[in-house]
Amino acid sequence: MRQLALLGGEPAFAAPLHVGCPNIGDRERFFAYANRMFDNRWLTNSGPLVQEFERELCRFLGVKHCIPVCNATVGLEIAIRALGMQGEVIVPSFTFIATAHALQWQGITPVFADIDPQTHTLDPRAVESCITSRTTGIVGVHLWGQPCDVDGLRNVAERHNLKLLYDAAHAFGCGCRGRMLGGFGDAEVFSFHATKFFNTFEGGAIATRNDGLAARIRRMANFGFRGYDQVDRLGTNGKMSEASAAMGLTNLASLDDFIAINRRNLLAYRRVLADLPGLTLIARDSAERDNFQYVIVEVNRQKTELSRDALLHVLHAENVLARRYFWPGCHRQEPYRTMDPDAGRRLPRTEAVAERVLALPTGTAVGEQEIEIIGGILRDAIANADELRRKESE
Ligand code: T4K
Repeated sequence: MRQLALLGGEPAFAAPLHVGCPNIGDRERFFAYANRMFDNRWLTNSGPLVQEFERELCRFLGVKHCIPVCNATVGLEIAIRALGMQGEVIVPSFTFIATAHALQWQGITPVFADIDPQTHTLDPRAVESCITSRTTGIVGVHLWGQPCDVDGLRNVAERHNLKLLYDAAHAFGCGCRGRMLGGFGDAEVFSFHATKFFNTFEGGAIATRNDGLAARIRRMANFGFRGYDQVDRLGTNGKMSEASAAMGLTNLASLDDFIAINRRNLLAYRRVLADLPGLTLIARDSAERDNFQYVIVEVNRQKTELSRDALLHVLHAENVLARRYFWPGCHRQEPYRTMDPDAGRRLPRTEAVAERVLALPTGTAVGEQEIEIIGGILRDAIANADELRRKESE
């Protein structure tokens, strides 16, 4: 048996194995698009590749509008403003900090509501209990590509006349009730960051079925320009570049390959984790379309000898750079911690989930052999729990 690196052995991997290592499509295809971009001498500002990319996105998602933007954070900011949200908006704390920042950045207070411990997404009943006279909207997050309770949230939004936006950063290519995500709520925002299932280096898109909203978003993403020399509203620079669109068109052609590899990897993880006590992969709805981009393990402290953080330490020593997404929750990060120091008491499920989640590497850079090794590391860690704990306390 090999010795764990924390107990004096060599790391299992010579080079780091990252969570979020990019999926990269066919390079020759990308170079052909890049050559077209150079031949066109058109590098940004709604060029031909961005227009083609937008058409392809709409076709793939089956949604009327899908406006490419420079990244999802700016996409969220624009959608929030275009929807007229202000005052307070209800969001999960168990998300990447950008969801909350996109509100706070424009002087809107994110009010954190608790999550469902099974799906890790907003609990509509918890949302309802956070509504005040200042509430204008809800931002749900389809975490790990798992759809929010879209019916429950729509119901709350309709009854209280609130705008409903989805942060779909994790959910490109995922479905809900047999439909692709992108067409739910008032709008949905995807991230095409390098670490996402589908990337355009940096990038994102705002999807909506609403023509008026789409027109406002387009103008807001281009400084508020209505035409040459005419600005009719406040705007920002949210435009996607032609280079990003070239990467998007390239990667769209490889989506099926990315999904097949991610799915294979998830099945391999299921195999190697099956007999490890206290380590459970989160359940996924096999009836829905899925990008399988997130391998999320929950560490049950009652059933395993080691804590999530102890396992993380073991994996990092082996060069497996697993992540504690999204520990410790937005409410424990600034400026929110200072603004509402007691938020944790309202969010017991968020706090519990944030303590037990571990994201493991997957994507096209990871093969079944590596997953076997990662499974072996976790097995050895549990078998050597006493010794690891002794070492830690020295
Ligand atoms: N909403 C949600 C729910 C989100 O998860 C995100 C983004 C957003 C909104 C905002 O979307 P964008 O505005 O970014 O489009 C990373 C990403 O920077 C961030 O986009 C992403 N969420 C978040 C989950 O992950 P960090 O702080 O964890 O980044 P970093 O530098 O630690 O990299 C993550 C991992 O990826 C590392 O293990 C290294 C690896 N990596 C990264 C890059 C950039 C690579 O292997 N190759 C690369 O090129 O935030």
